[in-house]
Amino acid sequence: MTSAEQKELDQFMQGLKKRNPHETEFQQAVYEVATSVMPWYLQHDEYRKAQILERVTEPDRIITFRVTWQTDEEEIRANRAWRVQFNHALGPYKGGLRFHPSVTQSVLKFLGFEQIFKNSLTGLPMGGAKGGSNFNPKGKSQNEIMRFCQSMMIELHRHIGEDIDVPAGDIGVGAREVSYLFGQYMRLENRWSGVLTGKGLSFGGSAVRKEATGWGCVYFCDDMLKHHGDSLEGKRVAVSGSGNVALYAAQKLIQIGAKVVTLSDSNGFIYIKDGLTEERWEAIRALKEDHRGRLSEFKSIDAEFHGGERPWNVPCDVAMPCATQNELGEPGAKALVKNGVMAVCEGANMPTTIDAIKIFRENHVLHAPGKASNAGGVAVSGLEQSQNAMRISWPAEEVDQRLQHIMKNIHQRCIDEGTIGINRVDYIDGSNIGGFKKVAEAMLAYGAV
Ligand code: NDP
Ligand code: 2IT
Repeated sequence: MTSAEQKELDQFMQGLKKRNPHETEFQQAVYEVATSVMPWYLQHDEYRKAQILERVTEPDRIITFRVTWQTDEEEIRANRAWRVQFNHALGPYKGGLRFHPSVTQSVLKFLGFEQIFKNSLTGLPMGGAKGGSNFNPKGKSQNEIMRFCQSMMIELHRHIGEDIDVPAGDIGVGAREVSYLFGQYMRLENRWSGVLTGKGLSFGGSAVRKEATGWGCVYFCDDMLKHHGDSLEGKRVAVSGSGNVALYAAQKLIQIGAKVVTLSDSNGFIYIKDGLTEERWEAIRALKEDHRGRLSEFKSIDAEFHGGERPWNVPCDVAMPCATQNELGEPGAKALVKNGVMAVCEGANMPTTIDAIKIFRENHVLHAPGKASNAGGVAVSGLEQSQNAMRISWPAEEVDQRLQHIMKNIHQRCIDEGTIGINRVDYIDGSNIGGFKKVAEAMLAYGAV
């Protein structure tokens, strides 16, 4: 970056921080995108005159509301919930809902912002949004979860619709929560429409949606390694998380012959020196999905549990962070580099801190950012919307084919926009520029809206 570009970036960030004080996650996500696109932006005066960067970093609207619900003991609880409708230049708002005590407006703004460019990269007509609540689903009964979802939908239903805004799952929101939300939406609106994705297969859900984020991440990672003369086969992969994304990333890694050496949750990680077998994977899936258990409960002679630690000190060829934002910082990045990591492929959204990104760049580690490598989930959500609109459902093989095709296209887009020198690709720049250009073009065409 030239000193003139750096000056513009600093000035822009100064303004953004002033407008969004204390929203550190949002500032971090914007900084990452603005750093990549600034050189291109400054060369295109028409976009600059139209203030595209300033406008695309200001959400279209944020809806904030209280969700009141009753515990099983009939005590009243109140949580805060949001829907950040960030940008619908490319299509109806689209993005997940997160239930986690760490949810704040800043977290949802960063997620909604990332979603704009991720959705743009899929090539499907979807705008960017995110929502959720600081509600903590851990330790709640099934009935409490249901009451919370129903109460949340009493407000949310006014703001969503199949051509307006289509929520889905994210941390703490899976098929069970989407079903409760969808049931309540139908009751309130008295109509069936594809207003949420990630639905059950018997009521409009798409085949492969559950698997899509994890599988897509592995497809992307394999393409990235193949483009650089290698592949995932035989590689040791440290996966973090043990939720929807991590489980199905691990499943696909095993299927294509990689060794999954770790999985984690917020209490620690398990180390499986020789790699997870399909049988062990199924035991962990059942523990997490069917019994909502903890990894520390997983007992196996070939797995060690390390409490209170993250998996990044384990020697591996590939790191796949699939848990949450900023879970891979400077110490983790240094340990990975020291152990010879070749690639980092993000299943989570913004799992890598700015300092860690710098370390990977300096050490020429291939680094796929979530907005490219985890786009498979929202892509199959987009396919679920199409199937609902057509009142048909495609078989799993067809959805999987389409998913693979979309991930290949995203990879190609990163190559087109991010190749530096001979055969070296900066996937962060490539995905940011690739995602941004299309949104900017649409916004310019709409005029001053
Ligand atoms: P789940 O709720 O299914 O699983 C989340 C996993 O991450 C759990 O193992 C959880 O551990 C761990 N985790 C969550 N928060 C923290 C934290 N603060 N510290 C340590 N560990 C944590 O969520 P998903 O798998 O759906 O989502 C994981 C990531 O992938 C998120 O960043 C999400 O935004 C992103 N993503 C999800 C998509 C989807 O389709 N679901 C699509 C694209 C991206 P514990 O149980 O202990 O909390
Ligand atoms: O971060 C994400 O892309 C998701 N949580 C999935 C969003 C969606 O609408 O399927």
